[in-house]
Amino acid sequence: MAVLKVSLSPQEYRGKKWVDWCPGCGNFGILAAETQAFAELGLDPRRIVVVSGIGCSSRMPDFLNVNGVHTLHGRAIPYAMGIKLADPSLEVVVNGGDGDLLGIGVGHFVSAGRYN
Ligand SMILES: Cc1ncc(C[n+]2csc(CCOP(=O)(O)OP(=O)(O)O)c2C)c(N)n1
Repeated sequence: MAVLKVSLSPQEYRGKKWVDWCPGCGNFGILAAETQAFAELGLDPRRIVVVSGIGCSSRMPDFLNVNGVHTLHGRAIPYAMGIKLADPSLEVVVNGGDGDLLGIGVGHFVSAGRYN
């Protein structure tokens, strides 16, 4: 399937919600990097799915103007794999912290590597 490229600014990938991370939090840099990457790659926001688990970093889908799923603690990776299997043309991104993706979800992290 031909994938439509769009020309949007990083700001246009941002949602309208107020970001409630603490001042100076590293997640602001990740949010900025993510929107910049989407803009540079010309990704259609309707074709992006951001998947997260539990924690401050997992609020990311709330702050982006793309599709998002805020899933269970440590389970963002299997959700994301399921979405990608259902429609491989989607751009699927997982956001999460170390407590979420490693502390709770490390088994899924290893499985994702084994499945490549
Ligand atoms: C099922 C469940 N268990 C435990 C919690 C409590 N809890 C909230 S955030 C969190 C840890 C998140 O850690 P991390 O992935 O490092 O996220 P960060 O806030 O650093 O981004 C936990 C255990 C929860 N909300 N839900």
